[in-house]
Amino acid sequence: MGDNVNNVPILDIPVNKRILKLSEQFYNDFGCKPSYYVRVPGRVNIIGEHIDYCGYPVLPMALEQDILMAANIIDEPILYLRNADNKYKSVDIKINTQEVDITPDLNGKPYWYNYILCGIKGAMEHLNSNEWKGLQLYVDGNIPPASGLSSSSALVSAACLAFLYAQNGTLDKTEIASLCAKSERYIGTQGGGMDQAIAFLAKKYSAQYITFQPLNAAPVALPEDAAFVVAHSLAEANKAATNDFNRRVIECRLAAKIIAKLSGLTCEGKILTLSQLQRNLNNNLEEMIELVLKYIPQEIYTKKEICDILNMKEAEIDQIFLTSNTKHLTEFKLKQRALHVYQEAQRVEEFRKICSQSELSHNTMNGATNGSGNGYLNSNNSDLLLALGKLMSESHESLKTLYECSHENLDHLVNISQKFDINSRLTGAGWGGCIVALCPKEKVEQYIELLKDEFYVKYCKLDKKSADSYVFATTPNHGALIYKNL
Ligand code: ADP
Ligand code: NG1
Ligand code: MG
Repeated sequence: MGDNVNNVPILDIPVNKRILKLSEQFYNDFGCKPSYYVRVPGRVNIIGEHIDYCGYPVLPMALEQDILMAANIIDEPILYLRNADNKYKSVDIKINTQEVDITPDLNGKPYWYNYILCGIKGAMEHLNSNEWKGLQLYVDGNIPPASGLSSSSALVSAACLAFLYAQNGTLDKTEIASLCAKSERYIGTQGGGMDQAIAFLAKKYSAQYITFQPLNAAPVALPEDAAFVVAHSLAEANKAATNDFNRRVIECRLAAKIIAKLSGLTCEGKILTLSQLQRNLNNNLEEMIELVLKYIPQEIYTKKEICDILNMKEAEIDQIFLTSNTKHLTEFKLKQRALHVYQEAQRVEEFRKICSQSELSHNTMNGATNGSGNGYLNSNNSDLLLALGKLMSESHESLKTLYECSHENLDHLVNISQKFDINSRLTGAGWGGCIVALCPKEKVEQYIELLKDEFYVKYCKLDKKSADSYVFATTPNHGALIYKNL
């Protein structure tokens, strides 16, 4: 992969218990040592939910939890896929061509290795060859799966990276992030690219403000006196197993299309996202909110109504806007989804502005160029935490009421936190998964205790010790890496 600074870094194999154990498991299964490893982190999105696929910026950071994949290149074009967790069954798959079968199980749920195949299919199409080296792969993941912390993208991205490396492919981080975003859509969800972007472009100590088209990541210094606490709701949601996720994506597309048509845009035919619509109308976000209320005021739109407004046949709507798992839907909520998107986009801008203004004023006061020098905002300012926290709370309320992607356990976690004056929100796609809370550092221990007592023990009836693995404070981590003997 070369040593270009924009490429995924290649480091010497670290000596630690996890690597040693994985190497041993690999040896027991394959009779040889892995020749390299790839490591791709999960992420927590601080703010900007369900807007990446509408083209709006988001503000995630990488977690310490990751997918670690041990790999060995072989001559026969076969993938030998193994997992350290034995609930994920072993499988061997021939890869003679670029045809990769990513069909889910009979209930429509993807097999675990389908995420690996997505990454490999994407890499194959990118390299566009018909001759492949095979791989022995052993996966060890510790990102809670189906929980909004992006275990899926870490798995897709790790597979794509491991495969590209095996075929001697070169790509910089931005290119591979875009390739992995495209690859993961083979699982069936029409995601926006936030997860794969942060997986590759993350930097230690700062969150990233990710913009799309073109893809870019700019560091955002977070308050030094704040901790981000992640707490699991104990409800899992596999996003590719239902049409909840894609339904939201297409409701946003239809909203964009109708507003484009009714506001008389000449390039209406080309509009697919709410951000394209905004750009073409040359409006600010406040003006977009007014247009939503003016042009799509109804609580519900039937497919027939949408056809009439757009002057299109049902078959055309199906082909242009809908996905295979949303074609049968007959009613859509457009106003609510579009309002969430534009208001959430405003909250991201506000969040970023507050962080950068505080950084600026701190630096001016101290004559420094970078706060405390470690990428954090040396704020010591409770107003700042309050302002940021308020935006996170508003985000949750909007996801719950307008976007309808929360879960009663998530709402309960948010309410418990609120009573303790901690602002929080669901993170990731929702319907289960985790909350992320902004907590003053000095209150972290107390807050985690409270969640254990009030949520895990009292509400979920767990014993306190087992609650340990469901709630943790986290700091921004770095992005994907390759390890090999240098
Ligand atoms: P997330 O919010 O974690 O990205 P998704 O619904 O997008 O949730 O993807 C979750 C799926 O990813 C799991 O159901 C499983 O198939 C796969 N997955 C996640 N982590 C692992 C792992 N360590 N090993 C195998 N498969 C995994
Ligand atoms: P999770 O929760 O990790 O599956 C999904 C999408 C993101 C983004 C968020 C909601 C994929 C791979 N991920 O994340 O792009 O839309 O939901 O903000 O589709
Ligand atoms: Mg996912």
